[in-house]
Amino acid sequence: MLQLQALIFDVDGTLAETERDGHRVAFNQAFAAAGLDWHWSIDIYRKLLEIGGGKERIREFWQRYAPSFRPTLPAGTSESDWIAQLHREKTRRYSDLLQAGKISLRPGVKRLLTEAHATGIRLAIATTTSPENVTVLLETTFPESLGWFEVIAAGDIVPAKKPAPDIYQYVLEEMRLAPQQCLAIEDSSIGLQAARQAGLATVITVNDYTRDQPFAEATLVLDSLGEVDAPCQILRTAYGIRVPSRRICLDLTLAEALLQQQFQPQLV
Ligand code: XBP
Ligand code: MG
Repeated sequence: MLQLQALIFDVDGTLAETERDGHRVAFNQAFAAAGLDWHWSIDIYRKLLEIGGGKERIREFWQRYAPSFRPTLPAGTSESDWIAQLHREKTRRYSDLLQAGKISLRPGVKRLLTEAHATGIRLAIATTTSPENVTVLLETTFPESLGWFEVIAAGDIVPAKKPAPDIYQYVLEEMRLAPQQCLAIEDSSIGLQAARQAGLATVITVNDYTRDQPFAEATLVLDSLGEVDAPCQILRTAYGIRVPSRRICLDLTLAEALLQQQFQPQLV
Protein backbone atom coordinates (compact mmCIF):
# COMPACT_ATOMS: atom_id res chain seq x y z
CA MET A 1 0.00 0.00 0.00
CA LEU A 2 1.31 3.36 -1.00
CA GLN A 3 2.13 5.52 1.99
CA LEU A 4 4.08 8.65 2.64
CA GLN A 5 7.41 7.74 4.25
CA ALA A 6 9.56 10.82 3.76
CA LEU A 7 9.65 14.50 2.89
CA ILE A 8 12.62 15.67 0.85
CA PHE A 9 13.29 19.39 1.10
CA ASP A 10 15.15 21.70 -1.22
CA VAL A 11 17.00 24.44 0.71
CA ASP A 12 17.54 27.73 -1.11
CA GLY A 13 14.26 29.45 -1.81
CA THR A 14 12.27 26.65 -0.12
CA LEU A 15 13.39 26.48 3.52
CA ALA A 16 14.32 30.16 3.43
CA GLU A 17 14.55 33.09 1.02
CA THR A 18 18.32 32.83 0.84
CA GLU A 19 19.05 33.91 -2.70
CA ARG A 20 18.50 37.67 -3.06
CA ASP A 21 19.71 38.83 0.36
CA GLY A 22 22.01 35.91 1.16
CA HIS A 23 23.86 34.17 -1.65
CA ARG A 24 23.72 37.13 -4.06
CA VAL A 25 25.12 39.53 -1.46
CA ALA A 26 27.84 37.03 -0.50
CA PHE A 27 28.87 36.59 -4.14
CA ASN A 28 29.19 40.36 -4.51
CA GLN A 29 31.20 40.64 -1.30
CA ALA A 30 33.57 37.92 -2.50
CA PHE A 31 33.97 39.63 -5.88
CA ALA A 32 34.83 42.95 -4.19
CA ALA A 33 37.29 41.25 -1.82
CA ALA A 34 39.01 39.69 -4.84
CA GLY A 35 39.33 43.10 -6.51
CA LEU A 36 36.83 42.23 -9.25
CA ASP A 37 34.43 44.84 -10.60
CA TRP A 38 31.70 42.20 -11.01
CA HIS A 39 28.37 43.00 -9.41
CA TRP A 40 25.28 40.81 -9.55
CA SER A 41 22.17 42.99 -9.48
CA ILE A 42 18.84 41.53 -8.39
CA ASP A 43 17.84 41.22 -12.06
CA ILE A 44 21.08 39.72 -13.35
CA TYR A 45 20.90 37.21 -10.51
CA ARG A 46 17.41 36.17 -11.64
CA LYS A 47 18.92 35.02 -14.96
CA LEU A 48 21.93 33.43 -13.26
CA LEU A 49 19.64 31.34 -11.05
CA GLU A 50 18.89 29.27 -14.16
CA ILE A 51 22.31 27.76 -13.44
CA GLY A 52 22.32 25.52 -10.38
CA GLY A 53 25.42 25.75 -8.19
CA GLY A 54 27.54 28.71 -7.16
CA LYS A 55 30.74 27.64 -8.91
CA GLU A 56 28.82 26.83 -12.07
CA ARG A 57 27.06 30.22 -11.79
CA ILE A 58 30.39 32.09 -11.52
CA ARG A 59 31.66 30.29 -14.63
CA GLU A 60 28.46 31.12 -16.52
CA PHE A 61 28.73 34.81 -15.58
CA TRP A 62 32.39 34.94 -16.58
CA GLN A 63 31.67 33.36 -19.98
CA ARG A 64 28.54 35.39 -20.68
CA TYR A 65 29.29 38.82 -19.21
CA ALA A 66 33.10 39.07 -18.90
CA PRO A 67 34.54 36.72 -21.54
CA SER A 68 37.81 38.65 -21.95
CA PHE A 69 38.63 38.54 -18.23
CA ARG A 70 41.77 36.56 -17.37
CA PRO A 71 42.57 36.02 -13.67
CA THR A 72 46.17 35.85 -12.48
CA LEU A 73 46.67 32.17 -11.80
CA PRO A 74 49.44 31.06 -9.45
CA ALA A 75 51.73 28.48 -11.09
CA GLY A 76 50.21 25.05 -11.27
CA THR A 77 46.63 26.22 -10.71
CA SER A 78 43.72 26.19 -13.13
CA GLU A 79 40.72 28.40 -13.81
CA SER A 80 38.61 25.86 -11.91
CA ASP A 81 40.89 26.30 -8.88
CA TRP A 82 40.44 30.07 -9.15
CA ILE A 83 36.66 29.69 -9.25
CA ALA A 84 36.74 27.26 -6.33
CA GLN A 85 38.80 29.72 -4.26
CA LEU A 86 36.44 32.60 -5.07
CA HIS A 87 33.50 30.37 -4.16
CA ARG A 88 35.08 29.39 -0.82
CA GLU A 89 35.33 33.08 0.01
CA LYS A 90 31.66 33.50 -0.99
CA THR A 91 30.67 30.60 1.27
CA ARG A 92 32.50 32.24 4.18
CA ARG A 93 30.69 35.52 3.57
CA TYR A 94 27.35 33.74 3.28
CA SER A 95 27.93 32.05 6.59
CA ASP A 96 28.69 35.43 8.18
CA LEU A 97 25.40 36.84 6.83
CA LEU A 98 23.42 33.96 8.31
CA GLN A 99 25.26 34.19 11.65
CA ALA A 100 24.23 37.84 11.72
CA GLY A 101 20.61 36.68 11.63
CA LYS A 102 19.82 38.10 8.18
CA ILE A 103 17.71 35.12 7.05
CA SER A 104 14.77 33.30 8.66
CA LEU A 105 12.73 30.24 7.64
CA ARG A 106 9.73 30.64 5.34
CA PRO A 107 6.19 30.32 6.76
CA GLY A 108 5.16 26.77 7.55
CA VAL A 109 8.63 25.23 7.36
CA LYS A 110 9.09 24.86 11.12
CA ARG A 111 5.51 23.62 11.50
CA LEU A 112 5.82 20.92 8.83
CA LEU A 113 9.27 19.75 9.95
CA THR A 114 8.03 19.51 13.53
CA GLU A 115 4.93 17.57 12.53
CA ALA A 116 6.98 15.16 10.41
CA HIS A 117 9.55 14.60 13.13
CA ALA A 118 6.87 14.05 15.79
CA THR A 119 5.04 11.45 13.69
CA GLY A 120 8.04 9.53 12.40
CA ILE A 121 7.96 10.74 8.81
CA ARG A 122 11.55 10.63 7.63
CA LEU A 123 13.28 13.83 6.54
CA ALA A 124 15.99 14.55 4.00
CA ILE A 125 17.54 17.44 2.14
CA ALA A 126 18.41 17.55 -1.56
CA THR A 127 20.19 20.77 -2.41
CA THR A 128 22.64 22.26 -4.84
CA THR A 129 24.30 24.43 -2.24
CA SER A 130 27.31 23.44 -0.13
CA PRO A 131 26.79 21.21 2.94
CA GLU A 132 28.23 23.90 5.25
CA ASN A 133 25.56 26.32 4.03
CA VAL A 134 22.80 23.90 5.00
CA THR A 135 24.31 23.42 8.44
CA VAL A 136 24.67 27.12 9.13
CA LEU A 137 21.14 27.86 7.88
CA LEU A 138 19.62 25.27 10.21
CA GLU A 139 21.91 26.20 13.11
CA THR A 140 20.89 29.84 12.87
CA THR A 141 17.17 29.32 12.26
CA PHE A 142 16.06 25.99 13.77
CA PRO A 143 18.99 24.26 15.51
CA GLU A 144 16.97 21.40 17.03
CA SER A 145 16.05 20.22 13.52
CA LEU A 146 19.65 19.57 12.48
CA GLY A 147 19.58 16.03 13.83
CA TRP A 148 16.19 15.31 12.29
CA PHE A 149 17.50 14.97 8.74
CA GLU A 150 18.52 11.44 7.95
CA VAL A 151 20.30 12.48 4.77
CA ILE A 152 21.65 15.90 3.88
CA ALA A 153 22.60 15.59 0.22
CA ALA A 154 24.33 18.76 -0.84
CA GLY A 155 26.62 20.40 -3.39
CA ASP A 156 29.31 18.38 -5.13
CA ILE A 157 28.24 15.05 -3.60
CA VAL A 158 26.88 14.16 -7.06
CA PRO A 159 28.57 15.04 -10.36
CA ALA A 160 25.57 16.77 -11.99
CA LYS A 161 23.58 19.41 -10.14
CA LYS A 162 19.88 20.26 -10.59
CA PRO A 163 18.11 20.15 -13.06
CA ALA A 164 19.78 16.72 -13.24
CA PRO A 165 17.95 14.22 -10.99
CA ASP A 166 21.19 12.91 -9.40
CA ILE A 167 20.79 14.58 -6.00
CA TYR A 168 17.26 13.20 -5.54
CA GLN A 169 18.32 9.76 -6.75
CA TYR A 170 21.16 9.87 -4.23
CA VAL A 171 18.72 10.62 -1.40
CA LEU A 172 16.35 7.84 -2.46
CA GLU A 173 19.21 5.33 -2.60
CA GLU A 174 20.56 6.39 0.79
CA MET A 175 17.10 6.09 2.37
CA ARG A 176 16.24 2.93 0.43
CA LEU A 177 12.91 4.40 -0.57
CA ALA A 178 10.96 4.40 -3.82
CA PRO A 179 9.98 7.79 -5.27
CA GLN A 180 6.30 6.89 -4.74
CA GLN A 181 6.93 6.92 -0.97
CA CYS A 182 8.24 10.47 -0.80
CA LEU A 183 7.15 14.02 -1.47
CA ALA A 184 9.64 16.63 -2.67
CA ILE A 185 9.26 20.29 -1.76
CA GLU A 186 10.92 22.74 -4.12
CA ASP A 187 10.77 26.38 -5.17
CA SER A 188 12.19 26.50 -8.67
CA SER A 189 11.77 25.08 -12.13
CA ILE A 190 15.23 23.49 -12.15
CA GLY A 191 14.49 21.91 -8.78
CA LEU A 192 11.17 20.62 -10.09
CA GLN A 193 12.86 19.10 -13.14
CA ALA A 194 15.36 17.33 -10.90
CA ALA A 195 12.70 15.92 -8.59
CA ARG A 196 10.34 14.87 -11.39
CA GLN A 197 13.10 13.15 -13.33
CA ALA A 198 13.74 11.16 -10.17
CA GLY A 199 10.05 10.18 -10.23
CA LEU A 200 8.94 12.28 -7.25
CA ALA A 201 5.64 14.05 -6.71
CA THR A 202 6.59 17.65 -6.04
CA VAL A 203 5.00 20.59 -4.27
CA ILE A 204 6.31 24.02 -5.26
CA THR A 205 6.36 27.00 -2.94
CA VAL A 206 7.15 29.97 -5.17
CA ASN A 207 9.09 33.09 -4.22
CA ASP A 208 9.76 36.38 -5.98
CA TYR A 209 12.50 34.89 -8.15
CA THR A 210 10.54 31.81 -9.21
CA ARG A 211 6.89 32.96 -9.29
CA ASP A 212 6.74 33.15 -13.11
CA GLN A 213 8.69 30.00 -13.88
CA PRO A 214 6.98 27.03 -15.58
CA PHE A 215 5.66 24.45 -13.11
CA ALA A 216 3.47 22.27 -15.34
CA GLU A 217 4.88 19.08 -13.77
CA ALA A 218 4.19 20.13 -10.17
CA THR A 219 1.54 18.35 -8.11
CA LEU A 220 0.67 21.60 -6.39
CA VAL A 221 1.98 25.17 -6.62
CA LEU A 222 1.64 27.30 -3.47
CA ASP A 223 2.89 30.70 -2.38
CA SER A 224 4.23 29.14 0.83
CA LEU A 225 3.64 26.06 2.99
CA GLY A 226 1.19 28.15 5.01
CA GLU A 227 0.45 28.23 8.71
CA VAL A 228 -2.70 26.91 10.43
CA ASP A 229 -3.83 30.45 11.23
CA ALA A 230 -2.37 31.98 8.04
CA PRO A 231 -3.14 29.64 5.13
CA CYS A 232 -1.20 29.72 1.91
CA GLN A 233 -2.59 30.53 -1.50
CA ILE A 234 -2.97 27.73 -4.03
CA LEU A 235 -1.60 28.99 -7.34
CA ARG A 236 -2.15 25.82 -9.36
CA THR A 237 -2.94 22.14 -8.99
CA ALA A 238 -1.97 19.41 -11.42
CA TYR A 239 -4.75 17.92 -13.51
CA GLY A 240 -6.83 15.55 -11.38
CA ILE A 241 -5.36 16.66 -8.04
CA ARG A 242 -7.95 17.80 -5.53
CA VAL A 243 -7.32 19.74 -2.32
CA PRO A 244 -9.81 19.98 0.55
CA SER A 245 -10.34 23.73 0.27
CA ARG A 246 -8.73 26.85 -1.16
CA ARG A 247 -7.47 27.83 2.29
CA ILE A 248 -4.93 25.24 3.32
CA CYS A 249 -1.55 24.75 4.85
CA LEU A 250 0.54 21.82 3.70
CA ASP A 251 0.39 19.28 6.52
CA LEU A 252 1.03 15.53 6.52
CA THR A 253 -2.63 14.65 5.86
CA LEU A 254 -2.58 16.71 2.69
CA ALA A 255 0.89 15.42 1.76
CA GLU A 256 -0.39 11.83 2.01
CA ALA A 257 -3.50 12.70 -0.04
CA LEU A 258 -1.35 14.27 -2.75
CA LEU A 259 0.79 11.17 -2.98
CA GLN A 260 -2.24 8.89 -3.27
CA GLN A 261 -3.79 11.03 -5.98
CA GLN A 262 -0.55 11.28 -7.94
CA PHE A 263 0.30 7.59 -7.94
CA GLN A 264 -2.99 5.73 -7.34
CA PRO A 265 -5.70 8.09 -8.62
CA GLN A 266 -8.17 5.24 -9.27
CA LEU A 267 -8.27 4.37 -5.54
CA VAL A 268 -8.90 7.88 -4.24
C1 XBP B 1 20.21 26.76 -5.10
C2 XBP B 1 21.50 26.92 -5.80
C3 XBP B 1 22.72 27.19 -5.02
C4 XBP B 1 22.73 28.55 -4.33
C5 XBP B 1 24.12 29.00 -4.06
O1 XBP B 1 20.26 25.56 -4.35
O2 XBP B 1 21.55 26.78 -7.00
O3 XBP B 1 23.78 27.10 -5.92
O4 XBP B 1 22.15 29.51 -5.18
O5 XBP B 1 24.80 28.09 -3.26
P1 XBP B 1 18.91 24.73 -3.96
P2 XBP B 1 26.31 27.65 -3.58
O6 XBP B 1 19.08 23.42 -4.69
O7 XBP B 1 18.96 24.57 -2.46
O8 XBP B 1 17.73 25.51 -4.43
O9 XBP B 1 27.06 28.90 -3.90
O10 XBP B 1 26.81 26.99 -2.32
O11 XBP B 1 26.25 26.70 -4.76
MG1 MG C 1 15.73 26.07 -4.46
